[in-house]
Amino acid sequence: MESYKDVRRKHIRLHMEGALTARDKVGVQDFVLLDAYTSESAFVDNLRKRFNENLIYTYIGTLLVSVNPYQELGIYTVSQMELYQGVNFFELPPHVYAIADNAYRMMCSELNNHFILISGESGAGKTEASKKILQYFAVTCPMTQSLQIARDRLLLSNPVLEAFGNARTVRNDNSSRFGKYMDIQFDFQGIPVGGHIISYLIEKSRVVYQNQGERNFHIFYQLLAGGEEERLAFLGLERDPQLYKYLSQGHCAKESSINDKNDWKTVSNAFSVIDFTEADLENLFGIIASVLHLGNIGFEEDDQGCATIPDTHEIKWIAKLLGVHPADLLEALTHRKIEAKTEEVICPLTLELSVYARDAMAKAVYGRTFTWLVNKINSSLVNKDFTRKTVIGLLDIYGFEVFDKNGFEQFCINYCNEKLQQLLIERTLKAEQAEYEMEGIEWEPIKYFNNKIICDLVEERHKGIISILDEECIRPGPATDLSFLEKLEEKVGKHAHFETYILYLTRFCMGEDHCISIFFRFLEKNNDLLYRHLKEVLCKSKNVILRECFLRAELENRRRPPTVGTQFKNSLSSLLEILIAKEPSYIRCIKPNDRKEPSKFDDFLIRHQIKYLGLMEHLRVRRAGFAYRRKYEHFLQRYKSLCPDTWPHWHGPPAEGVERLINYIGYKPEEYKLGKTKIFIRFPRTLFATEDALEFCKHQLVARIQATYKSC
Ligand code: AOV
Ligand code: MG
Repeated sequence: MESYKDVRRKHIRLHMEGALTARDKVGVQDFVLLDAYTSESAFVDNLRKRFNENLIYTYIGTLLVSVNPYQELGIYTVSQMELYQGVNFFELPPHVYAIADNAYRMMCSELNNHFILISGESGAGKTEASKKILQYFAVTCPMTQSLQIARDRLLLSNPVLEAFGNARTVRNDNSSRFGKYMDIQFDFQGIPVGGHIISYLIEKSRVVYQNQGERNFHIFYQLLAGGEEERLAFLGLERDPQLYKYLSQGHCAKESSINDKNDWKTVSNAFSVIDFTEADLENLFGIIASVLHLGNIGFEEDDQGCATIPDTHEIKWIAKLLGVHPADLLEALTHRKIEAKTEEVICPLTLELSVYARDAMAKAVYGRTFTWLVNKINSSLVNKDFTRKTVIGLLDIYGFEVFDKNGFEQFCINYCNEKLQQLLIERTLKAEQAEYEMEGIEWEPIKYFNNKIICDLVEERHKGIISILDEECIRPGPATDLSFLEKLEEKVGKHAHFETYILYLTRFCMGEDHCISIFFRFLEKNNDLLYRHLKEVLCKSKNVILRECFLRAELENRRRPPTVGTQFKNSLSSLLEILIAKEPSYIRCIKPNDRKEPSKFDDFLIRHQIKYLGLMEHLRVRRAGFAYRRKYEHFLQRYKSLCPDTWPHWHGPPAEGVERLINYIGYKPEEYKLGKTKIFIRFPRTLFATEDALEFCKHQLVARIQATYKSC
């Protein structure tokens, strides 16, 4: 009788044969097989052929290239997941499940940690890919009844974080406005037992301002559209988002492609699974509602030019929801405490500074609540029962983006993308070539653009843009965005990448007369100042979440906190340390068009992405290199049963054992090279044949043992 595995293998073979006969129509499923592999046009053609057949995935060796289809393709079903489970990487058509499965199996067999880095520009499909991977693990990994809750929490942390951290932008209706790194933890049997999330720099400025065609974070609209009547009444909110200044500046509060009411249901359900109590939700939505009330506070100017708040309706709501004293809040929004030598002096604020103080409060409250939310989710994902765990990390960050108006946020987001590109270069192009050299394998070096020069421009100590920005932020005297720009021109203006890389950020921000518009604000955003007076009020809040977010210790600490830019730089450097210690898999996402439309393949846009993602260089290195490498000891250990000389033990040097073994099973000279410590195999098919032989050998052994038992 045919076993399930035999049936599946047959299915795979048929599929492969089908794929091969249709090759001209559907292109090649691994770019390494392209005849004209150095031609960018051939690369684009192949991608287009496949895209037109709804084949959105293609490999470059083990790297997966994915083109956003902007439509549901029916390729993420449970039966598809089962098909990919435990199958050799290249035996099936490329898929995000193959990447997930490969990382999983490697983790289980080698007991080491992995990460999957998903990159590409805004709207290219990174977040969707990371969700598909998480679902794949949730469905295919072994599971026990007691651990089902851990799995559900892992899955449902997503809609909650997306509600609070994603928003509609002109590039993407569900754009991630924070970076997310998630460790999925597995026990020694490969059961997912818990997780941990690290978030990176949420785009707080969106809370108080949105560009044309963009929205605030989803949660605000979801609460208004789906929140229960009593909840809204308790929070003092109306259903119509147009009534809230913080929700309506982008003029698209009601977006037809987004169903806020349904999403609210999903998020509410997720909250209950992740262990949020009704008290947590009351505090949390008290904060969210306060932000909306804050935005509607109207300031006026008195005869002395000082700010006043004539209508205290909103103040009363905020005071109630945050558990602060209304008079204290009103004073803190319109005054500032200045510390003189021996005493504190309270000075009134101008209208402009009051608006600044209000917005700073909204941003600080939202930003810190988001951090609280991540911590709370983490405490529900933690699993202390398992000390020996291996992990697969999923990295889904905000993609590279350039808008009509760009600012500090785009500077940070794009810098983050450069850092990840740098990691990929270091770990693939550079490391691979260095390895051939180290192992003494003959190799023609392949040139590639190393973007380290750009990372240095941004982050180098004392010399990089972040340092220059910090200097401007702390220096006494009147520093402005204009003085910062002048410093930049003076110190890095001649840098080869300054023009292209930095000036595009400012090009749209400055008028003819160099008058900086509100979109620039690098200094302000880097300082991220919240007046002490407001902090004092928030520290006294009776809202439990807020009290955790604003600790008194902060008021007592007189040292200046690191700037936003420096904090971000440091957190990225820690992220890279986390990643460098793990085994990588890469997914490169490509956006087919700028209109979020299915079946539109914009050659120009795609060529641009192929270029800056370095895909051609990657292909060249892959094509000239070897698909698979393994230390002699490991290779011998796995396959020694295939050769009588090495089975059951080989006592000589491992390299010699491997040579005997591959001679015995008939590797051809062009299929492999022997390095100093490793064997390098050029084509996946060679390895698959070896794996098949191993499988066959095992079957024979089992059959022989069974026969022996039967005859006894
Ligand atoms: P991003 O994460 O790369 O952008 P998303 O993953 O949010 O992009 O994808 C954007 C939209 O494209 C999704 O909301 C889906 O509508 C569609 N999409 C993406 N991948 C698929 C897929 N595999 N199948 C069907 N539709 C898809 V950003 O977070 O903005 O950088 O910062
Ligand atoms: Mg995203």
